[in-house]
Amino acid sequence: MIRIAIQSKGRLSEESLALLREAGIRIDELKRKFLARAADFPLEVLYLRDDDIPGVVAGGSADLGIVGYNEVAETGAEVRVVRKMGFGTCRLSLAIPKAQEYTGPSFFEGKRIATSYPNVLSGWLRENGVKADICKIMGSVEISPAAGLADAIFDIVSSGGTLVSNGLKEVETVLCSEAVLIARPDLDAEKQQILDKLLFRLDAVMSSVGKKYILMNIPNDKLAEAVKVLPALRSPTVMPLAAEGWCSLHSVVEERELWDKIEKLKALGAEGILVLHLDKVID
Ligand code: PRT
Ligand code: ZN
Repeated sequence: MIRIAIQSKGRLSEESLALLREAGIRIDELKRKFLARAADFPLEVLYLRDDDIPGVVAGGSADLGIVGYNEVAETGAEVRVVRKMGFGTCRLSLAIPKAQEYTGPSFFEGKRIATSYPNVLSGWLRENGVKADICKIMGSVEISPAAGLADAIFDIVSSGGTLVSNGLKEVETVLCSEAVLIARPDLDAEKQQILDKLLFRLDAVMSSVGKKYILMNIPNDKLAEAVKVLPALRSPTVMPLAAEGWCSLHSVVEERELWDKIEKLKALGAEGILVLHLDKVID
């Protein structure tokens, strides 16, 4: 049995549970309790506030956790980052009132900076030889300059909309973050084996993100050119069609390149192009 800590409610909860579900691990979400046992995998889920996850994993009360890398960095917890999960992407940035001119890190000398991430911030200030006053605030950091509580803020930024609507501008990106899977450093052999099994499934799910399965009919004399448009995992699958002079070509493409490739394939004479959802990719 392995125990994973995930955020009980917040930005990372749904995607963490969805990822486990996609990996074939069902947890009864209707009865979301403090601790829940998966139906068909030796795993239990511990629901916590995100701030507590790195410490609980480092302390061994949970073996694994899914949490923003920003929390791992802030707590300095001794955990292993096993995988980047590809969701919850954001950055920890310094922002100042938009009317002010930014002159580089020395701008912050002697200034008061509001943040919920004092440890990451003090590391950056130290590296840049800047002495500033850190004011720790746990919520609504972005309103502190307008409220006269601080000269600048150091906070999570995603789209940047919150900064703009509070009359602030981002001037330094200090840390790029996303949800990560963390593990305690001293997993025993049995738990490591369960983790390996879990990683095999999670990798298959995560590898399918942003990819589509594409198949089409193509004239034989255009096949070589079509294959160049469609590099697949190893190489595209080609199957003969009953109609003479034609074959069926199957491949996997990155979603962001999909339309560009479809246009090229159409121009080569491809017909009956089908694009399908890809559930898992097992290398
Ligand atoms: O209750 P609990 O302590 O568990 O949750 P929480 O309220 O502390 O955290 P939560 O659910 O807000 O965020 C969990 C994690 O999501 C964070 O630790 C980050 O790793 C990640 N994440 C990704 C974000 C954002 N994007 C994000 N945009 N966390 C917070 N924000 C906030 C930010 O604080 C700011 O107020 O959104 C605002 C900025 O967003 P933009 O899009 O306007 O720039
Ligand atoms: Zn939190």
